[in-house]
Amino acid sequence: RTRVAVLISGSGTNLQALMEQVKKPSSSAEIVVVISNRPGVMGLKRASMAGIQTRVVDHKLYGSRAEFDGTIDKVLEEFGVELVCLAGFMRILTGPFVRKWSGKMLNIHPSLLPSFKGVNAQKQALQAGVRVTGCTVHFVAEEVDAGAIVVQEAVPILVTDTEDSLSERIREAEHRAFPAALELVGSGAVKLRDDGRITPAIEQDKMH
Ligand code: 3YE
Repeated sequence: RTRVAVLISGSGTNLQALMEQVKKPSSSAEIVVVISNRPGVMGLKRASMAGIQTRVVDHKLYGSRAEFDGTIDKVLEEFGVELVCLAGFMRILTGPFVRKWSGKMLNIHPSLLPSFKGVNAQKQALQAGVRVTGCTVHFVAEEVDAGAIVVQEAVPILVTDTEDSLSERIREAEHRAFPAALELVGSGAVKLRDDGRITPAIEQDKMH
């Protein structure tokens, strides 16, 4: 099984979905450590309740991004991690760290990329007046939210939607998309190529 680390900053609802996925006998992955940059968050509690090891790497305790990322890297090496899932992890990672883990690190973003990059993607979608948005799981590249796309799920926007109601509908899609992407990459069915694209070109629906 592929050894996975999940990085979080908060409540860890995507972490919960990933933990439920890897419980399945058919899963290609196991979660070996959960790392949070914020102490005391609910996601850490979810992990320890599931018997998964946890670490806090508090960015406030480091003088530079390089030192923070270096500490995360040490933990990943300590646990023999082969695949990193950023699940609501809110820090921008440095070039050297991203390059080291290239092809081995996934992020989930609450829009259909390349639309609505950055923070408040749900609010951006509402303000733009689009009728469909969604979520994207992508390989992490140095440019934020720009890496190769692995899985997307579309989500309708209703005329009655608020930022909260839309965020909740997107979250439900995330809880399907991230486990699907974890299996595609964890099993080796999908890989990042040297040219920054994924291989093979897959029909998402036919994979699972
Ligand atoms: N780093 C790189 N490329 C990526 N991190 C994430 C995805 C991703 C990445 O594709 N190189 C917004 C965070 C954006 C932000 O400005 N964060 C602040 C801290 C804010 C806070 O602590 O609340 C910062 O200075 O890092 C993961 C998703 C990043 C989301």
